[in-house]
Amino acid sequence: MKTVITYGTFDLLHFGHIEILRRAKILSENGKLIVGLSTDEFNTLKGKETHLTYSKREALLNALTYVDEVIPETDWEQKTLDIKKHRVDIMVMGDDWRGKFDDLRQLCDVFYLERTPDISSSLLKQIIKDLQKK
Ligand code: C2G
Repeated sequence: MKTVITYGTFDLLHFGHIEILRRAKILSENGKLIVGLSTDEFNTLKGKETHLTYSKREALLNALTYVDEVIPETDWEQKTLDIKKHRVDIMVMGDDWRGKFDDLRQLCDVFYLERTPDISSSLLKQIIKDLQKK
C-alpha cells in the first residue's frame, strides 16, 4: 500500500480528471490518494479562471471513491513539504507536466500519465459560453 499525491484545479470535473485519479489510485495499491486542490487565490496566480469555487471543486472530488483526502494547493512550492508531511511514495501528474517536477524524484517516485484526449475544463467552459449566447 502506498500514498499517492496529485495536484490540480479540477474545474468542471470531467472524464479526463476521473481517468488520472483512477490511475493514480491504482498506483497506490489500495493505499491512499491525496489531491492537492488549487485554491481560488492560487488559480488567480496560475492565471486560471474557474467556473466553480474551491468548496464546490472540493465537494466533487470528495464524492469520488478514488480520492481519500483533499488538501489546498496554495503555491508552487508546497509539494516538497506535502510529500514529507504525508509520507508520499508517488506523485502523479498528467504528461502535459512531463519533466516539470523531476526535482521531486529525490523525495518520491514521479509519474507523468498520458492526458485523456479531447476533453478539458477550457473546452467545457467554451461550450457553456456558447450555450449562454444562444
Ligand atoms: N488531465 C488529464 N486529461 C485531461 C485534462 C486534465 O489527464 N483531458 C490532468 C492534468 O494533466 C492534471 C490533472 O488532470 O494532472 C488536473 O488538471 P488541471 O485541473 O488542468 O490542473 P493544472 O491546471 O494542470 O494544475 O501544481 C500543479 C498544478 O496545480 C496542476
